[in-house]
Amino acid sequence: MTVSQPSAVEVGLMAGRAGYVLRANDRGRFTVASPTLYPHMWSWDAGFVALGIATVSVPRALDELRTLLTGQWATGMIPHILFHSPSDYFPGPERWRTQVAAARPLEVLTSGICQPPIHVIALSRILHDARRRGGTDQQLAEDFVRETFDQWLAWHQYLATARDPYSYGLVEIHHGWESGMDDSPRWDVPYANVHPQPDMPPFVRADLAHVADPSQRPSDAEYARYLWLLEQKVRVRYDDAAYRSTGDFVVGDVLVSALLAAASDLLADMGEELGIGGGSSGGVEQSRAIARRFRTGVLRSVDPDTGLARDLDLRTGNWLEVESAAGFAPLLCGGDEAVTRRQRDLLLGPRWCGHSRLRWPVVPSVSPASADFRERTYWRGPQWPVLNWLMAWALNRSGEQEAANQLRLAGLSQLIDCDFAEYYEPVTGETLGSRDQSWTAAIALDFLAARRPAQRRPVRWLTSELPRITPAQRAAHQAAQHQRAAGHRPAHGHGPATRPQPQQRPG
Ligand code: 2M8
Repeated sequence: MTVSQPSAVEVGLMAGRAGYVLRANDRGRFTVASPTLYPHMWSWDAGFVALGIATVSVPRALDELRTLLTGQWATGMIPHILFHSPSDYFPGPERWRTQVAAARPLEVLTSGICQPPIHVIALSRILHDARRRGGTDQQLAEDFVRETFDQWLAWHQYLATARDPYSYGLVEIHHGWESGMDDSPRWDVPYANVHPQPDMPPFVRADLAHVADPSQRPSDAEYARYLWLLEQKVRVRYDDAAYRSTGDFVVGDVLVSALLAAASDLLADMGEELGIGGGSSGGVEQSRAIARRFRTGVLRSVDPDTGLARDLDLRTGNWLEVESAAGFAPLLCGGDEAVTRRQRDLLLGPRWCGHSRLRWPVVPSVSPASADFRERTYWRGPQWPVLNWLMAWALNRSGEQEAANQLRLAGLSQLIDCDFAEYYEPVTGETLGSRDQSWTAAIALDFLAARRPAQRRPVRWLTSELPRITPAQRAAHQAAQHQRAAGHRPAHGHGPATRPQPQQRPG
């Protein structure tokens, strides 16, 4: 695979602007997911944001996670949004009405559902880096793990009990938003059974005002279903068992399950290293047991024909057959070398990253070869840098360093225009959704820091805005990229990364 290294100038510009975006979205002790569309702290965004910030400041990264934990419910659940101040975001706290729930935190308003458990994966990476730097960073990170170990364990235990009461080994989600992949075709079948009732309070969407084109967001019909599920949660006072017997949407989510398995193993590793949670019924053993159960559940969901993992509709007992990136869940949690190898080949092959129509060879949210693929519609096809990060992380963890580096490099190339968009049109490379999205900037920083371990260097925050790249500059940049892709490479081979030719890709 021949995506070329970004030049030193591009690296500098990207690092500077990514740092600026995170700084601009910083509200003191937490980071908003994006400046206008998502002006609050989102749970899994915060995990990615923390690992990006850690390349610059370990203490500030730890603060991000510390703030997130202030929203933890007495059940252990980490809610999907923490609302620190009023905004026009809809649905806001007045719609979530979490005051009906005894388990809500008192110090901050939150939503009443959760998101994928990425946090301990981020924390373990932060700890690893902090140790490499040594000194105060290492001390702070280790103290933080000691201080918060039980809270992370409680979060994982919540998912493993309240959300898997029958020990299927799949985390049950009660809303498509809990998957993080809101309108993914993964949920089309279960959402067909969600019927908003006339007594649902009326609503006015705020999100459409913040994007250039409404078709980049879920439809009104989809939103009505999202809000109906929210209503159902409020009506049972956010009691998971009560929702399970009355709610319309109950699905075993493979990606959430794989992340829980991976995160639980990492929590156990950290506990062992730091001498926390020992003993036969301690946190380390509990974490290992959670990891085993959910890894087994994920592996059991693999379709022998496609090699992809499947979600389970717990209302009907049917597997959900969709070619979405969540199908690579087993790559994230491991456990079966043959499955891992097959998934690696699939991921890099022609139905996924190696698909000939892709502008950049990074994972799309849905396979371009699938009938469900929509190149501009949110989680129905576009590329999300955080998914690419997860795939690169998983490959690296399973010993596929070369493949992981290729995904990182391609991911960096995709971000080189420094828009740090929410997501990317996979065929043209166009930036879509929100701009200056925190987790995208964070991924850029992490990818930059990981290019060559020996070259890891902290990126300095900028105190003033770098000039934005103008549409004319971007067009010139893209034209140059196309020219290079067509074979007119500059004599010294440096410069913006170029899209590889299909036959040059592995897999
Ligand atoms: C999107 O979800 C929110 C609802 O949670 C929305 O559309 O309003 C998703 O992409 C989700 O995964 C992400 O965490 C959130 C903030 O970036 O936006």
